[in-house]
Amino acid sequence: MFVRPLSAVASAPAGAAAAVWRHCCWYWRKTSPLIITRNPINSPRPPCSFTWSAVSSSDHPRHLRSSPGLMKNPDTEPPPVKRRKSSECEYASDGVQPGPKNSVSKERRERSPVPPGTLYPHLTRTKEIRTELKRQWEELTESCETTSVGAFDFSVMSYNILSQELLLSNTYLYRHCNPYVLQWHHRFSNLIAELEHHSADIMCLQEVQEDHYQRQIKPRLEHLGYQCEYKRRTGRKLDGCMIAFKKSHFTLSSLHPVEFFRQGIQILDRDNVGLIVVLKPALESGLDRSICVVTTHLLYNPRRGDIKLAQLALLLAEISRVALQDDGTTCPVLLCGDFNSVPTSPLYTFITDSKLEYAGIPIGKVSGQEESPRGQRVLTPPLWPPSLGISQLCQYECKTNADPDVQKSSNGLNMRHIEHGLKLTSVYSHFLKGNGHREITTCHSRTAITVDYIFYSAAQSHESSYTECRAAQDQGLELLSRLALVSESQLRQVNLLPNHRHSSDHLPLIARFRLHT
Ligand code: KL2
Repeated sequence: MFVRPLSAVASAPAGAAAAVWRHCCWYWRKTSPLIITRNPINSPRPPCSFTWSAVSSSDHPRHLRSSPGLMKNPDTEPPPVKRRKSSECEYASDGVQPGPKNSVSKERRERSPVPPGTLYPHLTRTKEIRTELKRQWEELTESCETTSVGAFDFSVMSYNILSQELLLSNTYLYRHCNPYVLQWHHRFSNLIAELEHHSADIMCLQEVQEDHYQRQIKPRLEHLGYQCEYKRRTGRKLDGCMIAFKKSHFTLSSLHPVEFFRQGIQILDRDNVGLIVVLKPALESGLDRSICVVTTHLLYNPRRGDIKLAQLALLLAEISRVALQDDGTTCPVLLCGDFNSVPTSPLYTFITDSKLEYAGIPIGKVSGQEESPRGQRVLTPPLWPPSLGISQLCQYECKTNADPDVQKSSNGLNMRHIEHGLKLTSVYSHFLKGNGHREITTCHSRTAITVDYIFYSAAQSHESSYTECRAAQDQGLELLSRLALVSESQLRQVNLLPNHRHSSDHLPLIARFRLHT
């Protein structure tokens, strides 16, 4: 069995605590209404009741309270950030006088889960700003049928909920936040309320931390009538992808977790994953059709577009295999998730155009996350080695096929382009209706871009005659409506993400679809 190397992280908790302390001090300096200048030599430092354990998950096992972000890892290592000296904290005060009356014992802080706002009142006492985003539902249907007779309507959500571990590894991205809103107990209650409020029939979530999934998220969603399926990332990271669907609406036909890590294949040496389910509408719908629902979170590293493309190719090969029906057609596909690529990127173009002329593209430009990426290395054929067993058409090769000509034509890895056989359309247009501003799906103190998508197999066309319309729509999904995204300026008005009200650095994408009989 292959054993992945484990880095020693003995000093990580202390280091992460220091990072949180620096963040805390920085935040107080920025927001405290009462800045009392003290002489750091003869005046004692006020007690900081904001502890590592307060931001960390309160139910998080102690041995897991390490910060992989402090390790040397090209995917997670933050760019160099100017660090503030800890002595700066001595000049910041929340106005609470030091002394036994105001200090809460460390033991009590770690033991008692407390309702929001009671333990750290000074952290919630900031200037009141509006933190709730206004998002409108946009009706999009040009359907021949205005009612759902003979059709099955359902909603789908894609949402990267920001794992607590990744939040703690990258605290420099959340310096705009009141530390209070970064605590897991606050974030969990907001996230669950949000999921419950939208009540999507299918939820595709990313960055779901396994312990939070097992102990909190899954039990809660099951209580609400969902069936939950989960795939954790390979390697050391604690998070993974999840698909939940309402048992009253769907039954599970098959489940396919996908690991992108492939031993011995250099381009697939990262720990990202995908999860695929094939669902059937519940019997009462009278519909004997399937849909293939997929979620993934591709590699973050903006410089490694080559890896992102190989991960996507592997996922597309698996989708093509599992979505294939007995009659040789492919059932409608919903491909959701965080692709760590922007809408103008070659990776996005590959998904929506089903083809990409990749040779010569600098690997740092594949995802379009950075405007001026470093490094000049360009993509050259083959993108992935033949040993992976995936052709240039992003399909598994038939190993039993003895005809060398067929093998050659289906492999085609020395071609300068790749293709896939799924016809996928994005639910969102990436520009807001009305003002034409760029839509944003993720934002924090360093960026505001679109990287999350819901792609779907669209019904081909809408003909005028009723019969033609029905025939055309049989092939795919009809997009009925979507919850509009927002612009960067709207996000600035609510203090970016996460904020008091929205507890991830991503927004949920939600759409309603119609599947015809
Ligand atoms: O962009 V993301 O956030 O889709 O919201 O996906 C990754 C990043 C996620 C999983 O790897 O962790 C975040 N700088 C900024 N964000 C990072 C970094 C980094 N160096 N490393 C990981 N993430």
